[in-house]
Amino acid sequence: MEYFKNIQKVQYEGTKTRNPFAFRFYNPDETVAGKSMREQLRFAMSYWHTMCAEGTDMFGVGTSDKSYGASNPMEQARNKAYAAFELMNKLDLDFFCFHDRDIAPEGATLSESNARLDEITVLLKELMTQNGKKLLWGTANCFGNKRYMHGAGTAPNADVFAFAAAQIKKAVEITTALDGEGYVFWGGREGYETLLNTDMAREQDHMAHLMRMTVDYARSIGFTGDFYIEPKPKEPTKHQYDFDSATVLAFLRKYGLDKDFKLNIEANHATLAGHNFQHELRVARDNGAFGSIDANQGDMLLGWDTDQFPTNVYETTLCMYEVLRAGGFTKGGLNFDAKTRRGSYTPEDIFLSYIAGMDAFALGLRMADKIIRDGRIDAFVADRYASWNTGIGKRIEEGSATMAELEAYALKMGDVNTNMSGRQEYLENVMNEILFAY
Ligand code: XLS
Ligand code: NI
Ligand code: NI
Repeated sequence: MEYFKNIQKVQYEGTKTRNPFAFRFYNPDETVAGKSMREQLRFAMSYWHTMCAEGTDMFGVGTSDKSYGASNPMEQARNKAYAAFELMNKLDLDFFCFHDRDIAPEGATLSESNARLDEITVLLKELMTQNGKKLLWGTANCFGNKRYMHGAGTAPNADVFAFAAAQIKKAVEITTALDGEGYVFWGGREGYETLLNTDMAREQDHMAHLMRMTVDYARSIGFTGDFYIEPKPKEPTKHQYDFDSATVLAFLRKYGLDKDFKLNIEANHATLAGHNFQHELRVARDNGAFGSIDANQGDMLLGWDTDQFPTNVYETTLCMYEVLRAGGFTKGGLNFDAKTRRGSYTPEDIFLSYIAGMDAFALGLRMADKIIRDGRIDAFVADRYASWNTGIGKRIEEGSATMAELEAYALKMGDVNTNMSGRQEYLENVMNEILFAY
């Protein structure tokens, strides 16, 4: 059965083509910055947005049909799996990501839900082998069901915690069975609405305990992938505990989890936190915690997670600059945690959206490589800090200068008489030149 009948496998046709169902910039086997684009970008499909979400919003019903011709939920789950691999093949996506409940619907009891997961896991394994696709990461949906109304790992009710642990145990098992390269903790409803009813310290202790138990259990059953935590400041709760990269790093260090977790940075979550995407990536990189990316973009005029397909090349360029500077992806990749707009409701729109996102990142990779080869920006930054390479700067960095010595030095100077220009506008123009002039 073919689900996307009108669509052929999308090919690289270069920038001269007018075929909307072609890549202009993503040429999977072309080498950029020392590796094939396929290896550099490690594109993944998000099962939830792509295969499940029908475009429901606060004001209206879904606009697209994701029933895959099925008449009951398990038939739908099976058909969805076949459709997912057809879509990944046609888009040349090598990886996918899922929540447990995306691949198999929750049953009436936990054991029924688990049995459903087992059935679909067998099918996915088969399809992965047949089609040469890989699981970038798995996760558990511990936020949709009403039992998680006050959180899961941070719920005030211990029974809810126990249920979440059971659900995560199973999610880790299926991720391991499918050779997942990662497992993600995204906060879901881990946060609070008001401190009037919340014991924040206790909730965070519990969350850390759940994460520690998960890592220990996963390693004990042979999971060798990376663990990620995905920062987000707000939505659905007013204050999500995993606010941003810096907050998450402090949490991980407090509980001694920093050796076990890396960060999964999402563009739209960065902007919700009042940062730009590059800032969040830089914080992760500078702290040796860069792991994976949820590729999307927000709307700067809206204060929620719009999860749009990324098309802003300036942003994808600065993102890929950080990725290259971090040494590239190891087990992580670019997961399109993105959905078509509610009005873009046809199956063709899904393909056109992925093509737009993949091309925007392919172009970003090409441009980031160009920035590095051009060298002017990096040289400018290096030069800006040149005073630290010799003399007093070197002694301060080495830790050998004393306060008294610095005082004597400053007294002798009288005042600082040279300060180099920051040249922001010049550098922005260099960026434009690199992006558009050659
Ligand atoms: C929601 C998150 C979610 C995670 C996976 O805002 O981005 O989609 O990536 O649970
Ligand atoms: Ni995400
Ligand atoms: Ni998100």
